[in-house]
Amino acid sequence: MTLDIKNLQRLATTVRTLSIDAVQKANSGHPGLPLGAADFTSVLWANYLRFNPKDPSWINRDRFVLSAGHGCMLLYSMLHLFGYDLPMSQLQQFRQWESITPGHPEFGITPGVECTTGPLGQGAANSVGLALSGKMLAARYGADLFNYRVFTLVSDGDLMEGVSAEAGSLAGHMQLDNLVYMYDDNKISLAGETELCFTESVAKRYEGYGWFVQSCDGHNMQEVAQCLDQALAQRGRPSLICCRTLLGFGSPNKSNTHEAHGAPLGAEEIKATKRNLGWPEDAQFLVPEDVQAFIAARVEKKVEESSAWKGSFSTWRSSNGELAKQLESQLARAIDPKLKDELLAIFKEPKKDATRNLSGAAIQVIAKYVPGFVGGSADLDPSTKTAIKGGGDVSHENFAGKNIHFGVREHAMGSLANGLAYTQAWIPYTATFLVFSDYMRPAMRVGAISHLQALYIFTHDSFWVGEDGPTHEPIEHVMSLRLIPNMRVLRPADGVEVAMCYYAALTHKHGPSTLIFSRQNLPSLTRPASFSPDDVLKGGYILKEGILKESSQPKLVLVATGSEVGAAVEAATMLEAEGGHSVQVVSMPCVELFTAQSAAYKAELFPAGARIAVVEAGVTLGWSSILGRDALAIGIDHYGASAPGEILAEKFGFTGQAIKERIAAWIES
Ligand SMILES: Cc1ncc(C[n+]2csc(CCOP(=O)(O)OP(=O)(O)O)c2C)c(N)n1
Repeated sequence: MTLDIKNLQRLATTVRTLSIDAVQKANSGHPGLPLGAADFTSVLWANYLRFNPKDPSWINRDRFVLSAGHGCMLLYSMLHLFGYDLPMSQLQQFRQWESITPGHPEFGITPGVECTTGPLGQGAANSVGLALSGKMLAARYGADLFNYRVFTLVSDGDLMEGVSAEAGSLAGHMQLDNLVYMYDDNKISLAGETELCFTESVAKRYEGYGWFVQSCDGHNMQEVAQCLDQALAQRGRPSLICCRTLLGFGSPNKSNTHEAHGAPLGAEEIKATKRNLGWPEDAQFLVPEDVQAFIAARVEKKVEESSAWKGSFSTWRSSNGELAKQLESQLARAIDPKLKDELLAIFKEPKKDATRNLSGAAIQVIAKYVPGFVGGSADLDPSTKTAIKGGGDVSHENFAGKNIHFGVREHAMGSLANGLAYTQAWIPYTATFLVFSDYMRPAMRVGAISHLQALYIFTHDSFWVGEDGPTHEPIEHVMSLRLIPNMRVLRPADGVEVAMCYYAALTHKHGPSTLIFSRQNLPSLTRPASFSPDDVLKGGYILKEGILKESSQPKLVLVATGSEVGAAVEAATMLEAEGGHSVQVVSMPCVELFTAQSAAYKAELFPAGARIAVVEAGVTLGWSSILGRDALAIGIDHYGASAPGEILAEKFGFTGQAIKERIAAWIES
């Protein structure tokens, strides 16, 4: 492609100076990356990227992901210049309270920001999910309609992080040729030169993953364009373009040093930089008219492209009634009102079973009703029971499949699922053993910050795993996942709860849900006549009333979650039979939902004066803030052991009998 180099350079200088001015005004931020990467990103934005700034959520737009989120002034400058709803006043409010220009990009806050980035590596991995999403949409609705490309700016830090290796390996395997990484190869990171710790051949590594790899001078716009042309002509391979740049380009005293990475340049150095770049040294936040005119002409073309797409889409919609309806429902992430009853119907006949199996049954029904429900496990679906039967495996030969084989790559699995969720066209799910949630926790946290609807499924949820021993037995995990704000943690106890927990997750569109299931069989539960399945949506409900309820308030409320609910009922029955106590059992599959209930509802479950005990096969820390500091928490505050689960339950005090004894002693004390 032939470029208008002069105007592109003016654009790049505008981006550079806006970025350093904003960082200076905020007195914090990262000027080095915008200064270094402005040339190659200007080429990309002006000449390649397809988008409509007036319709930032246009579904077939190209995605630009700034994985190195610390360099966000580059992105904000581009968004402002290219006409997104990001006025100059927002650039001037960079990093300030209530601005839409936060210190790292946040999805849903700033129009045009595709992914929340900042934790290095996440954006690189999200991009693989975004690219996969494009392929999967194309396979369902046609490549004429869905052919967007994903361009990701990755930095040294992104490529040092392990998650990018997992994701890069998957992208190569899946042959995602709609994905282009532009590597800001400046050989400097925060603490110094990459020579200190990062000397591998990135190019060879990505070649090994099956990527098409090129290198260029990232300040030579024509070379950059040639590489982009080549990358976009590739079939069957994602692309890596190593753009050799100077961190802090233009700054006479700080470029190519780590000093330019993460601190304002300082007023004098900014002047010197502007002089060096041929810019008026006293002008701040300057966007010259010629630059505005150049961009306006580019934007006009881009808007035309998006309008043309909309025209083709209308034609397609009128001749593809049913499919168009499906797409609409998929994009709305709509849940068929019949789904709840269909889910409950499979659990009509109570039976003793592991909740992972019950979850597996639920997944089959959901997949029938929810077209955007796709996902898979980290090489564990025979154990997690998460495969969609007859759904087909997603591969480069079959992007129409529903089952994604993430391989043993938990961290990338989480980030890829988030990438799918960012397109708002899927309700993705992931699956692995609960103990390995630690391996994907960074992605879960970003999913929660970004209000993504993703379902993180975990099985093998306690010491009951048994023979595999302490490395495979979650202890702190359930409670520690509850610590993540804006994420629901659901741990159902039987089929009815499994059905309703899935329903809660599928209808919760503004944050992820974590679903936690047992490996071992659990008893089916008997419920009072007053029970309605919707009670599960309240997070906690009365599963068993106290026997003396008619004559007095229950003296004890015993709370349990998931696999401990059955044992709690047993213990309560024994306490009532042997001790004449009145024990109300509360099943609490979701603390977050329960906490949001009214005081009156909470008082029904926990009548004034009743003593409260809770049993969960996990750490006890945390229960006092949920149930009050006088509550007795029966849990496990040490690692498990290798032995059959039943033996461990006896040794660790999780049988009905042992729970009863603990509580009886506590009541008497
Ligand atoms: C997971 C993670 N670890 C650490 C950081 C803190 N951090 C922010 S930028 C940075 C250095 C990144 O260097 P590089 O990626 O080369 O960016 P550049 O210096 O080119 O701007 C570090 C360590 C982070 N943001 N994310």
